[in-house]
Amino acid sequence: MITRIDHIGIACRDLDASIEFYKTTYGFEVVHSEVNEEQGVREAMLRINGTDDGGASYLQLLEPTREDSTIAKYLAKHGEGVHHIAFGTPDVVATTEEATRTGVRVLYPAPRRGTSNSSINFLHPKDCHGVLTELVQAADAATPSSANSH
Ligand code: MC0
Repeated sequence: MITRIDHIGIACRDLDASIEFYKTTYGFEVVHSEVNEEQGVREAMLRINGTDDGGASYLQLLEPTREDSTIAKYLAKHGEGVHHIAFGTPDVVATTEEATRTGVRVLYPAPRRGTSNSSINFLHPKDCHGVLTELVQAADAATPSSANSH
């Protein structure tokens, strides 16, 4: 079951420059940043809306930490821009199983660690009409967003 848009992931070459752009242009503030070595990214979460509607939504800016990371590969091929959309779910395992049943390829056999200790998995963009799709379950299952705990 998918309950919301959690975040939009954006590949960038210079994280600090991108943060500055979103801050200057829209007034978005960074509410969380971290390095995820497994995913090969330095990332910042910028909150777009508040939590009064049941959960905030975010922009996730992603800068590669190594040349063989998926973000570095994406930047080399496509340049900067929207990299993925992430849907929030209360149960990432059940939601990936539902996707598998419909014939969509799930990228990891089991969920991996995402932002703020969320559990994440991805659906292959070639099976999703060109959109790399992330499924994210917040660390606190009662919290609708992966980043609400920041
Ligand atoms: C690749 N393709 C994409 C795409 N990346 N299409 C749309 N959006 C993207 N982001 C297309 C390519 O253009 C190519 O199409 C085909 O998919 C195969 O791509 P490739 O360049 O050969 O690359 P692969 O196959 O080595 O890898 C693609 C794949 C990979 C999606 C499997 O990027 C992956 O495993 N992604 C999941 C992990 C990830 O993205 N991590 C970074 C975010 P053509 O037509 O040329 O064949 S980490 C994150 O977001 C965490 C921290 C979080 O939110 O908590």
